[in-house]
Amino acid sequence: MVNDIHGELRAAILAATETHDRSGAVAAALSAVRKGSISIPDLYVVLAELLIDVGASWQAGATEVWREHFTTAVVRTIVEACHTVVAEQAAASVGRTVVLATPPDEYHDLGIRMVADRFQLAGWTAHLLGASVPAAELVAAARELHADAVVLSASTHFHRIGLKPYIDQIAAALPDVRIWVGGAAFAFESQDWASDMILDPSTIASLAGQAG
Ligand code: B12
Repeated sequence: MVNDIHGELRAAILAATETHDRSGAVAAALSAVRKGSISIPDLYVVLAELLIDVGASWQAGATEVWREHFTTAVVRTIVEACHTVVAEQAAASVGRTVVLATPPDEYHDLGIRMVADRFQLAGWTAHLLGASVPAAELVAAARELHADAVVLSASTHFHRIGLKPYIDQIAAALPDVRIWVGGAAFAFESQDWASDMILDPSTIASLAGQAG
C-alpha cells in the first residue's frame, strides 16, 4: 500500500517533469505531504531514487544532459517548497545545533539539503551552508553558530578522498564538535573510514545524545 503511494507519487512527479510542468510536480509532492500520504523523509527517498534513475539514463545516453539538469532543478524546487512543512512538523527542540556543507568543489548539494531537513525534523537547529565551503569558513560558522556537530557530504570518489584532509583541519580547530559524513560516495566504498563517522540517516532522530 505504502509502496503503491510512493510509486504513484513518483510517476506523477516524473510525468510532470517530462511535460516541463514544474508547478504540477511541486503540487503533486506538496499535496501528498500535506495529506499525510507520505512523510518528508520518504518523499526525499522517492526524489533521490528518481534522480539516480535519471542520472543512469543520462549516463546510458538515453536522456539528454539538459533533461537531467531540469529534473534536478524541479526536485530542488520541491525540496525548498517543503520548508514550511518541515518547520511545522519538526519535533520539539533537542537543544543541539548542526552545521552542514559540502567540501570545496563538491557541487552535489541536494542530498545534504535533504539531510538538513531530517535534522530539523528531529528537533535540531540545522544551519545549511551549501556547497563547496572552504574549511576556514566552515570553522568560523560552526564557532559562531555554537555547533555541536558538523555534517558533510560527498558524492564522488574524488571528493570523498578530499574530505580526509578537510576533516583533519576542522577537527583540529573544533576538537569538541562531532563530525559525521555521508552521501553517495560512501555507498560502495568506505573501508578507510571509522564506521562511527559515517552517518546512517535513519538514526538521525536518536543522535542528540551523541553530540555536544
Ligand atoms: C544531479 C547530478 C549532478 C549535478 C549536481 C547538482 C547539484 N547542485 O546537486 C551536476 C550537473 C552539477 C553534477 C556535476 C557532476 N557530477 Co553528478 N550527478 C548528479 C546525479 C544525476 C544526481 C545526484 C543527486 O542529486 N542525487 C539525489 C540526491 C538526493 O542523492 P544523494 O546526493 O545521494 O543524497 C542522498 C543520500 O546519499 C544521502 N546523503 C547525501 N549526503 C549525505 C550526507 C550525510 C551525512 C548523510 C547521512 C546522508 C547523505 O541523502 C540523500 C537522500 O537519500 C548523480 C547520479 C547518481 N547516481 O546519483 C550524478 C553523479 C553523482 N555525478 C557524478 C559526476 C562524475 C559528476 C561530475 C564529475 C561530472 C562531470 N564530468 O562534470 C560533476 C562534478 C561536479 C562537482 N565538482 O561536484 C557521478 C559520481 C561518480 C563517482 N562515484 O565518483 C554520478 C554518480 C553520475 C555517474 N553515475 O557517473 N552532477
